[in-house]
Amino acid sequence: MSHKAGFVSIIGKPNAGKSTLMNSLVGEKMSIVTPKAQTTRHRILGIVNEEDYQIIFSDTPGVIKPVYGLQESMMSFVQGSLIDADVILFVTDINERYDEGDVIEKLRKTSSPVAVLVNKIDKSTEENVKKKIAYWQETLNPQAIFAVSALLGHNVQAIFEFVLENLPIHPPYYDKEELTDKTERFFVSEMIREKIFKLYEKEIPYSTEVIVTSFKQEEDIVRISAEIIVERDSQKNIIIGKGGAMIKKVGTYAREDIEEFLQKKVFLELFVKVIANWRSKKNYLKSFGYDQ
Ligand SMILES: Nc1nc2c(ncn2[C@@H]2O[C@H](COP(=O)(O)OP(=O)(O)O)[C@@H](O)[C@H]2O)c(=O)[nH]1
Ligand SMILES: [Mg+2]
Repeated sequence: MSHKAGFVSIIGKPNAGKSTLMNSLVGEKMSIVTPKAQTTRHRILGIVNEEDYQIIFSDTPGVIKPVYGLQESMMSFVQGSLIDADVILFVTDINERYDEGDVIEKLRKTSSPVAVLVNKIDKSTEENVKKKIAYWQETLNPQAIFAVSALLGHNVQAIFEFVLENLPIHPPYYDKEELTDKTERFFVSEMIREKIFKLYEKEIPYSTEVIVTSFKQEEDIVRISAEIIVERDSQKNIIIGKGGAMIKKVGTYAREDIEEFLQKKVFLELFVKVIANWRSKKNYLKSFGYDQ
């Protein structure tokens, strides 16, 4: 029996479309997607199981130069996924400027096969696609280059086949029933965070963390409490909004997604809590799951 299994790292700059691609490859909405950079903060595994193979995709935060502790931890997740990788999918936005220095450096150090994905071709011209492919050929000379639209699913099948071809012979790493390494609680907090990224502007989403504090399965309802952590009182007021209007929106939209995800009726309660400077404090980062 020649069972294949391996880790596939999806990396790139913020907003390149990594999470959209991961969801499309896995065929499930594993990773939250918003128009804002740095939405993804963790390494999130999406596992595809078939009788003769197991592909473990890692969606990762966009590569940046870290400024505060949270970002350092985010970059350590990227590093971890590169170290484990049997195959690397490097996602680029076709309209990114030619300043991909940080990511390129990481890719030059790897001995794993790399495919460069020129993404969002639905927003570009054929001429530009050709130019970018030539650029990446010259800059990185990877195993393969694909012109893709993660959003429309264009060429995603070809990427999947590239991955399969480059997957080593190996027994499965995870139980063949597993779809991810994260808990239901994690996905619930991500769904709430996604709404915050979509509904608030400026520094608010980046100053926010969401912690599920209670998760109770009852016969026909799941009761969930979550804390929205911010860094300052002023941010707390913005999260709540006039007469609680904004937080109500967050709760309503998040609850709809969570009900769909859990396939059950959900009662969702949200609280806002201020923890000054949590993004730079090691003990809080650790307790929120940003271990380094
Ligand atoms: N037009 C277009 N937009 C895309 C495509 N892939 C992703 N996006 C959008 O780009 C934004 C960032 O996507 P996301 O997957 O969160 O990027 P990430 O930060 O790399 O994980 C979102 O608004 C997506 O809808 C694509 O192929 N075409
Ligand atoms: Mg992402």
